[in-house]
Parts: sequence; C-alpha cells; structure tokens
Amino acid sequence: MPVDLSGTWNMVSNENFEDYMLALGIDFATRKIAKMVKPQKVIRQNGDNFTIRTLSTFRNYLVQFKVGEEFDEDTKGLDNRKCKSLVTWDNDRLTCVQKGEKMNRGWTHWIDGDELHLEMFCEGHVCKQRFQRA
Ligand code: ECB
Repeated sequence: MPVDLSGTWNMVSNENFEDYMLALGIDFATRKIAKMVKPQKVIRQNGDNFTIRTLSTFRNYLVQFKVGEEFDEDTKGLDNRKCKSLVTWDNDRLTCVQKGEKMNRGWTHWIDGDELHLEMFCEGHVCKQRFQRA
C-alpha cells in the first residue's frame, strides 16, 4: 500500500520559488504577487486516482490524473503551457514528469513525519515547499 497524501495542507515554507518561476518565464508582476501567497493543497487520493487542488487568494489550480497514465496537462493560470504529464510512485514519492517545451520539468511529493513535501523542478531549478495539515 502506498502512502496516503489525502488531506488539506497549508504551506509553511517555500524555497527558491522565484528561481522556479523565472525558469518558467513568469513575468515580474505575477512573480511579485505569487511569492506572497501561501497556497493550500487539497489532495484526494482514491487508489490510483488523484485530484490535487492548489488554492490561494491569487489563483487556483486543479489537476486530476491516474497514476501510470499519461495525460494532457494545461498549466492554465500558471505558465499556460501544454505538457504530457505522467505521475508514478517512486517508492513512497509521488513523482510527475511534465514533458513539453521546458526540459527536466516536473514535481515530487512525499510525506516526512507530519509534513507534506513538494519539490517542483524546471531546467535545473528546484523549488522546495513544505505543508502541514490544516
Ligand atoms: C495556484 C497557486 C498560485 C500561486 C502562483 C500563481 C502564479 C505563478 C505562476 C506560475 C508558477 C508555477 C507554479 C505555481 C506553484 C504552485 C501551483 C501548483 C504547482 C503544481 O503543479 O502542483 C502539483 C503538485 O502539487 C499539482 O498540480
């Protein structure tokens, strides 16, 4: 049985988000606002089926997928790109590869103690976020 990431999680730290956004080509004004917000993750894990909501006062983002099945992702409201995304379990880490215009793009989630961790990467830049249960 894989770990269960389900729940409502509040962001408690966000390292290197600016670099990650620069790698994605996010404009100055958007970056200024985006780095102020503390998003909440709402994750529903039902077997291999996931719904991940990232909620903030600025923007919201929704992704739904099945582990092991490539899907078309439109990062609408983020960098507005189309990706072929594939999420798999790498031991207890839920890992997504986002194939598209940007090289080496993706993210990985895992739980350590009572914290949810997220690393988002793009072209060698890595943003590290931690969340605690709401
Ligand atoms: C929805 C959060 C809004 C805050 C940032 C708004 C605009 C910045 C534009 C682009 C920056 C790229 C990503 C923003 C960071 C988090 C949003 C969700 C990232 C993501 O793909 O999370 C995964 C893993 O939890 C599920 O979609």
